[in-house]
Amino acid sequence: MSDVFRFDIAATDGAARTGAISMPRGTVRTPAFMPVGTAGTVKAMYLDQVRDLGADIILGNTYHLMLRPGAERVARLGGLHDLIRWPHPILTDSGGFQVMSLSGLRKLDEQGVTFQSHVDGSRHHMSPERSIEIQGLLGSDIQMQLDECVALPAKRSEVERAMDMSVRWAERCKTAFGDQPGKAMFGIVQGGDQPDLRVKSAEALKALDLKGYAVGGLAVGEPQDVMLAMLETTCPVLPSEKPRYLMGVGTPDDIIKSVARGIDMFDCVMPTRAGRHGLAFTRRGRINLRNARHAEDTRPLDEESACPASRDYSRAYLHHLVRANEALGGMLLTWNNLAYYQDLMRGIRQAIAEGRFADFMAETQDEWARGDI
Ligand code: PRF
Repeated sequence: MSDVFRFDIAATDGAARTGAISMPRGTVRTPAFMPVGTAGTVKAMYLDQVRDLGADIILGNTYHLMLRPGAERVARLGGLHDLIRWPHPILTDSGGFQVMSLSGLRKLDEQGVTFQSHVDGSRHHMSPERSIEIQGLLGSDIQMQLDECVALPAKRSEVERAMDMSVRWAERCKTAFGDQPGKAMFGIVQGGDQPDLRVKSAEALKALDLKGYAVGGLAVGEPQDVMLAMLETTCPVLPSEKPRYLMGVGTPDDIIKSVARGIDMFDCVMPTRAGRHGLAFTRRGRINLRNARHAEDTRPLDEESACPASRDYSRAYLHHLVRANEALGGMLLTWNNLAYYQDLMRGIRQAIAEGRFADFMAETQDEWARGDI
């Protein structure tokens, strides 16, 4: 494959788009869901399984990997792709968001963020430049700018300060990233729940002519209608020919409604984390396998699924595994959930390509609402 990073839109349906992001390590069909591989593993899954479900790209985290096993060590070991045996594209988040949610004592200013490791208490500093350097050492294909995400609700002055600083950090990250033909560095729109700040952020990032744009600072405590309103404000400002990535989102309902507003890429711990906690996502909505009503239910989660975890194991067995805290319970439910998410994305892409996305959305939502029994 050639040494270029490109995004080709094959079809649109309203604001929804389907296409492909091509880069040397492979092609990502969009709209795409990226399973989260925080610490160099998509928890409870073999990467062969993740691939077989239809994932074209996974996400890794700068914050976790810089602390353990360490970015320089990953580089000496041949880079993240070789280390974890995933030869396909990897997107890495820049670290700031995880520092704010996971680390101990932390201080954030124009220079970057100083924090204490949640692993061993050691002190670290990460500037925008160091974040890009680490993502380069990992070998990431799509790197994210360092940004500051403010949890909502927040004072407008706080949201504005963080948004303005994130734009300045985007410029520094762009310079640090330089010219890497087969790779990309995405900017991240901030601006909280303030439409005018979202527009200001998107316009400033657009002027930097980056290869893609993320929408950050959403799904951080605000109601879904506020998140969707922010997408309606932001997406039209972003260049239509570049990929748009909604960070850390979300439920199947969030995803389908965000695609309808022009989003191309998603990541979320929801399918993996919920799976490890006994929750299954299915065509008929969510099923909590902890619930006693499943104890003698011999039906599988979804007899029509192509995924063995969904099709071949009884709910009674899954209930038992979850109740007994057996590792296999989390493994099977994670497998089922990622299968459901990838099937949903496949359905979305096909519906957009065939110009029936609105119908697909209505039918899918109807099926969720019909429930399981
Ligand atoms: N910024 C970064 N990563 C993120 C977010 C953000 O705003 C979010 C917000 N939903 C999730 N992950 N860098």
